[in-house]
Amino acid sequence: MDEYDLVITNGVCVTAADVAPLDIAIRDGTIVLLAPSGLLSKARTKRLIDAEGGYVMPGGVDCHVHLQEPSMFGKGTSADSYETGTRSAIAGGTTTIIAFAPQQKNVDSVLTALTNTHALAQNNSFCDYGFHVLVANPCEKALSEFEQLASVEGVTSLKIYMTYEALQLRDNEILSVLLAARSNHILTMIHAENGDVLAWLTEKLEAAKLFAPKYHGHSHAPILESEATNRAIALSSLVADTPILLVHVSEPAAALRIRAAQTVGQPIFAETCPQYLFLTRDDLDQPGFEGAKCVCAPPPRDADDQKAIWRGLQNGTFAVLSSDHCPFRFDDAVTGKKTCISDEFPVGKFRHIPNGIPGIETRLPLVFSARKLELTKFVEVTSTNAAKLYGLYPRKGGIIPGVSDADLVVWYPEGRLGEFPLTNDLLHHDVDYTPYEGRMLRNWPRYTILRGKVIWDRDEGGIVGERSYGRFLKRQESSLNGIWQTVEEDGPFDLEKL
Ligand code: DUC
Ligand code: ZN
Repeated sequence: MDEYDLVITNGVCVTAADVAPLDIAIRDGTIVLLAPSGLLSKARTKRLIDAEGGYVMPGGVDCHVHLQEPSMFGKGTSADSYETGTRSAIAGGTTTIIAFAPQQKNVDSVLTALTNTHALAQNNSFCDYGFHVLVANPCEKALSEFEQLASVEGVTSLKIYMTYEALQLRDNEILSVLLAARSNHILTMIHAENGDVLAWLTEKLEAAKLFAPKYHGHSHAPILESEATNRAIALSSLVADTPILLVHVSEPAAALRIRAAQTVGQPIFAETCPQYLFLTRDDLDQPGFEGAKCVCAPPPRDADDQKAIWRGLQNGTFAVLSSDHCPFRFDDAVTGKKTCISDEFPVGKFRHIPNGIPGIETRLPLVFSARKLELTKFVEVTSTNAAKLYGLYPRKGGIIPGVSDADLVVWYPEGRLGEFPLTNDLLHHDVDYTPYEGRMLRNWPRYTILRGKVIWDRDEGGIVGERSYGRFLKRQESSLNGIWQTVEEDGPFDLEKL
């Protein structure tokens, strides 16, 4: 009888802590043994993968993914369903995603949003998945549901917006959300951009007849982000240091403010995304409507800003590197980027370009190929910290025998693929472009393995997993860096202490 279901031999195992040549044995979907390299090459196993010296890492955990949400970021609708988005995820080495369950402003319940989103994802996901609720209407009923969210539904994080008409919360509403989140140990993700300043700048640009895609960048001036980031941190401190996570940080002044808060011990966490490492405002400034392919919010910044964002990843300011995958088709005037084009506005109106770009599949290959992060740091920010931050560790994000799901990504041996250009026809999303067309890559996931099953085999069949294999993950509370410790130390929010 076989002792194992799968053995991976001759690989170099990389975790957030260590790099070592180790064989990995898997049984019943779990990692059961790590052994010195080569020791398991003759083990009794149903399947043996020879990694040939390639790196073997925990599967990617992408904790910021938009799929099948109603139109909220402009007119368009998501190009990817749960099926196509997660198909794309596994081809890029991601084994777990956390997507959004969006509450609409005219709905008073967040549990309803969760039920609706479960219906979209169930039996439609190639990878494992969880949800953050997106709170657009923090009325009493919605806030009272937070307890059930965390303790019954396994949803221990939520997201709020300081911008977008359909989503923007005022400061008093933000405080109410933070307080309710605090009592239920729910982590609050914040999109920090000042929506009122955005509206004002947009009007000024339009009055000057400046409509082209590049003006999206001007309307989202860096000050929108640094002001809102500072305000979010201030609001968190007002409600006795409720932990928050600033999503998709693009801008050095915001990163500096975050680092300063972290330095004095505030539970402030941050995320950045590949678009702030690989795109710049020049990508918005292309002939005609091309720049719309790179319209996302916050927008890509300058080359020097990119350097600062890389530094923030290297020095730990950013705990996680997520995709913010939010895809819209380009050449599509009904659901995509071109919904903002008319006879009167042949290069569209930047204010109506759907905000968002695809990136779920390219996140790991782009960053891995850039070779700007230590291998352990790469695993930390793309997998392990995401799992810790969102209550999935050590089941996800680690390679711990007896404990971790056998979720792995196996890369080609270094140099095997040479250098090759990224093109959209390599990708598995349902989008007609990638903003990274033509970028040179050096590696790509050779195998993606989820709970012991090979679901992506680049050389033998590509996508070999099934659409219904992905499971919903009930999550524990966040465990990153003693995140709730300050909450316990400070005790409950106390008006008399203010
Ligand atoms: N930014 C985007 O670019 N798209 C979706 C949401 C967001 O905040
Ligand atoms: Zn956002």
